[in-house]
Amino acid sequence: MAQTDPKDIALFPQQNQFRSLSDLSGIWDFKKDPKNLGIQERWFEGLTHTRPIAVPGSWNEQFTDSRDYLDVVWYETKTFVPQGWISEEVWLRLGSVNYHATVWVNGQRLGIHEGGHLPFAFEVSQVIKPGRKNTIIVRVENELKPSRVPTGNVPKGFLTNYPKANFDFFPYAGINRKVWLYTLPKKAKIKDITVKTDFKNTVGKISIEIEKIGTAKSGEITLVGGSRPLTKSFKFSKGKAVVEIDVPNVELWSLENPFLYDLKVDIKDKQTVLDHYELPVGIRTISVNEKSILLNGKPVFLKGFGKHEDFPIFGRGVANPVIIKDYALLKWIGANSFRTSHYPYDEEYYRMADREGILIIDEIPAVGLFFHGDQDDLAERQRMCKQYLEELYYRDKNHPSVVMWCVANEPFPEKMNLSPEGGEPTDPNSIVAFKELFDHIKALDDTRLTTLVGVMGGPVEWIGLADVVCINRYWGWYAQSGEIDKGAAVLNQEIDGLYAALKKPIIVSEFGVDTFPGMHAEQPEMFTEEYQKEFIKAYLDVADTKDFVTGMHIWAFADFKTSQGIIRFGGINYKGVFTRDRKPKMAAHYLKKRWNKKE
Ligand code: BDP
Repeated sequence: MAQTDPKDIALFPQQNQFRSLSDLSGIWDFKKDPKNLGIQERWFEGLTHTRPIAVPGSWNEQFTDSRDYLDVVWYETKTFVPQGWISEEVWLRLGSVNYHATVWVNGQRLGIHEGGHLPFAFEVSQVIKPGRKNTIIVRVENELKPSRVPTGNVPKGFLTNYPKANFDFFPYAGINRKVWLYTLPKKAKIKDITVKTDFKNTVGKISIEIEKIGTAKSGEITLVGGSRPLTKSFKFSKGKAVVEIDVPNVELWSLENPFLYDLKVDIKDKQTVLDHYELPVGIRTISVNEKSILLNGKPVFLKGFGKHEDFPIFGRGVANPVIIKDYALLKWIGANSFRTSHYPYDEEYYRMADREGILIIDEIPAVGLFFHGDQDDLAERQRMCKQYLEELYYRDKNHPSVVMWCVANEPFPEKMNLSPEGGEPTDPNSIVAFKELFDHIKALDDTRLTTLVGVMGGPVEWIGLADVVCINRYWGWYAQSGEIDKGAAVLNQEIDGLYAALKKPIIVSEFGVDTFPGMHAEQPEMFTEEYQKEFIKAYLDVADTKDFVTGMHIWAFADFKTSQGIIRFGGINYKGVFTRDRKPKMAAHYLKKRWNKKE
């Protein structure tokens, strides 16, 4: 069995009268396999001489001896499956495993999954034993390779660091998100629901596509949240049904009022209900003109950050208190958006964004792509990028908070030239590759915007392919070091030129400086809190003079762990406006004042 099709697992598991859910989080058993002997020695039949490990959680910081270990490991848990599940279809779902996973249940191999940060699942009805304890074993490895996404061990890589990631965040490994067993009704089930929204004057328009498997012939949807529930019946044809509903006196989903309706879907055979699923729905539109992103037809300015999923000891393992805290801080500081740099985040981030009225730029892990390598590696990498886009789309397509898909962050030209003029002529293969990624996501979703985040000195042709131009800029840090005014002047001139050339709205999707918390100087000096504050102020001031700048995202929300290298003191990127444990630096207080000012 190979990988699951993301279409088959698009709906997040849910507990209701037809569906059950069992969260397997806890302390599992763990064993390293540095010589890669496990398969030969049949470790999938049961591990011996293990140590305990928390799931979810990256393995790198849970022990005292495994920080940089990225080779093969094995995980095992045992779980009792209720007797009643004998009459259900049973699935095993893993929220994110970095990077390559092979899964066994009761000694039987289910399949593999490649790529971190996105869920995968296997149907296990045939191998699971209801009424008994069942053994789940996962083999994981996170080797850094040029053919993988994100890439590592690149022969002529731009970064010199250890572990040799071709990206600026620590390659945290393991079962980073929750693992679930869940059931679906055997006779008939709702396979997928796709919601698209629009509005005309005061009437909301929702188009709902429902896909089913099994004997159900018809169904009913109910939308709750308006002055009265709206109900509509439908009939399936070839396994699908499309229901259009008008919502009078619509409450649109907006930043000020992120209103969510509840959509309830039943599928039936005659009068018998066979399956049920519920989904929050925000009615909104997202579009773009020459100068702005438009939410519900009105220009919106994106204030916010590039972030990471990163916390001491948890690594990239999901930590719900940190998610809640981050949203509290986003609200406190007056931000309205963030980018899931540089990979898709845990589902809870998106559910929170829907509730809190935060816009998300949803990014795949295509960071630091290059085009001068081995052709087979490049082809494999491209295949992975397309897989990520599909998995991302099917997971996140119903979130009103997701407004833009980002197909890559900072692809590198072969020779970096840190000047606004750039260096090399653009490699034609790179244009073909990026066009293919844009076409791929556009074919799946024509209701959202697309972008590609450009590096300083990178070719204009790359960023010009997107609906919205996103650029990362560090004039006044990596170039014009120590000279904020000069850096801001370069930015000013450069974005005027970019707008004249591309006539598309621009977001400065990263700008920031390393700032050691508690370091001060009378005059702004690199690494001090004063320098960070003045740098951010200077960039925001430039943006305020341009009506085509539609957003400013500071790099980064919080300090985060990286590989070791001479530009990362203590293996930390200190560009956070908050420290790694979420304490505000001086710039955070400055932003709070600036972003909360009433226009
Ligand atoms: C950009 C990258 C980001 C880095 C940042 C930096 O997109 O991942 O962390 O700059 O240098 O190159 O701090």
